[in-house]
Amino acid sequence: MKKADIGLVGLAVMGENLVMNMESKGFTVAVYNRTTEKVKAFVEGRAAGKNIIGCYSIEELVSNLEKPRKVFMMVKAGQAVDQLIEQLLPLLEEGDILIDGGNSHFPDTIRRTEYVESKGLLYVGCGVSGGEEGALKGPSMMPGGSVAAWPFVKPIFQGVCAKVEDGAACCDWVGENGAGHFVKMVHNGIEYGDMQLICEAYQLMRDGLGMSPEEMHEVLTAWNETELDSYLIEITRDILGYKDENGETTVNYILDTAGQKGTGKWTAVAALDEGVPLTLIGEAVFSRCLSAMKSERVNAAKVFPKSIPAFEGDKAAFIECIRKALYASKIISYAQGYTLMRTAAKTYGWNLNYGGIALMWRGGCIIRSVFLGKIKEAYDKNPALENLLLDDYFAETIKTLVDAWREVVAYAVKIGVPMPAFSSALNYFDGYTTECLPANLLQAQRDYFGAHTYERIDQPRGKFFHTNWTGHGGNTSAGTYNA
Ligand code: NBP
Repeated sequence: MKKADIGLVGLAVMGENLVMNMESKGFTVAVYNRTTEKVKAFVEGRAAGKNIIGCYSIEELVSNLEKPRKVFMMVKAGQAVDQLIEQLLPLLEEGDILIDGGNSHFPDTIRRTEYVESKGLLYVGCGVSGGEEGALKGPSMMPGGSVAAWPFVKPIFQGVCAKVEDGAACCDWVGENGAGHFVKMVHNGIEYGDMQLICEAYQLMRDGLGMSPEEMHEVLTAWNETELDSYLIEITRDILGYKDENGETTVNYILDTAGQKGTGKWTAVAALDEGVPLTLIGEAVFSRCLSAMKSERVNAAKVFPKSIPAFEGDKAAFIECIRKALYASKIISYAQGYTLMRTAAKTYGWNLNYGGIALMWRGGCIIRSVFLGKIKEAYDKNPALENLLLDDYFAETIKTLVDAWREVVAYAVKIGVPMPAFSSALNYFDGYTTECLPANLLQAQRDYFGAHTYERIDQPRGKFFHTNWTGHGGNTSAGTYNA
C-alpha cells in the first residue's frame, strides 16, 4: 500500500477537519489519536473510502509515512506537545519533520525547535487559524521553525490553506523558530481588538442611540460594503439578525461575561516585554476581564445609577461617524500589532515579511478582511515601514476619519458609555503624533526622587544630567538603566 504523504496526531475538531482537507487536495494521510476509539470512529465514518490510513499506535503511524516523514501534531497546546515529541523522537530519523499546528506559546516553540534540531530532526511551529470550517475548507497557516523543512511541507500547506481572489495562498514561510506561533499570537490579539471594537460600536448604538438589533443588523449590512468588509462584521450582522424559535433576538439573552483562552493576554504580555504600546489589544483583554466581574458590576451599577440621555442629533450622520471611528481605531490596532511584530523580530532575530503576513491573514482566518489587502500594499511598497500610520494611504485615510472619531469618543465619554478600545486608540494616535509629550516633567520627577538623570534638548542624545533639586541631595546619580 502507498505510504502516506503526512501523518496527523490528534483527531479532535481541528485535526479531523485538516485531515479531510488534506485528503481532498490529493494527499494521503495517516492518522493517530491517543484515544484510539476516535481513530476507529473516524476511519469508519467521515474517512471511509478515502486515502486516509487509520493507525492504532504511534509506531504504526510512523511506519506508514513516506520519508522524510512529516508528523503534524494537532493536539492541545502545552504538555501534550512535549509528551508527543518525546514519544515520536525515538521512532523518527534525521531529516524527519515534526510539525506543531496547535496554539502553542511561541517561547515553547523556540525551545522545541532548538531541542528537536539538536536531535538532527526538523521542527515547524505552525499557527493555524480559521476554526473548524477553516481547517476543512482552507485555513490561514503561519509556519515557522527549521527553514530546511519548508520545501517539504510547502506543497501540502499551500495546497490546503485558504486562497484569496487572485489565487494567492494564505500561507508562507514566516521565519525562524517561534516566528510562526508569534505571528499567530499577534493575529489572535488583533482578533480580540477587532471584536472589542465591534462590540463597543454595538453598545453605543444600543445604549446611546437606542437602536434595535434589527436596525443594527441593517447598519452592519451596509458597513460590510465599505472598507470594513470583513468576516467579523459579517458574522456580527448575522448574529444581530438571528432570532430563536420564539422570534426573540438570541443575542439579547446571552449573559454579558466574556471568556478567553489566553492568547490575547500572551500578546499583551509580549508587548509589555518588548516595550511596545499595544494599548487597544490591552484594553480588549481587560474589557473581557471587566465583563467577567458581572456580580460586582451589578452592585456598582446600583451605587452609581446612570441615565443615558436620548440622542438628539442626526442619527444617520452619527452612525456614519461611528463607522469612521471604528475604521480609524482598527487602523491603530493593526499599526500597534505590526509594531509589536517589528520589535519582536529584532529581539528574536526573525526576518519577517510584513506584506506576506497581511496576505496570510487576508483569507481563511477570523480577522480576514479587505482592509488587509491595503496593509499588504503598504508593506510591499515599503518593507521597512516604521509605522502603518506613516504609509501614504493610511495617513490620508486617518485624516479623513479623525474628526468623526473625536466626535464619537467625546460623545461616549459625555453620556457614560464605555469605549475603551476606541478611546485608547485615539489617545495613542494623539500621543504618537505629538512632538512634545510631558515626559520632560516625568524625567524631572524621576531625577528628583531617584537621581535617575535626564537628557537635555540642548545637548546631544546619550549625555545624561542630574540636578540637585532640593539642594540637600548630593551629586551622585543612579545608573541610566531602566529599573
Ligand atoms: P483540543 O485542543 O481540544 O485537543 C484535543 C486533542 O488533543 C485530542 O485529540 C486529544 O486526544 C489530544 N491530546 C491531549 Br488533550 N493530550 C494528549 C497527549 N498527552 N498526547 C496525545 N494527544 C493528546 O483540540 P482542537 O480544538 O481540535 O485543537 C487542537 C489544537 O489546535 C489546539 O492547540 C488548539 O488550541 C488549536 N486551535 C484550535 C482552534 C479551534 O477553533 N478549536 C482553532 C485554531 C487552533 P484524546 O482524544 O486522546 O483526548
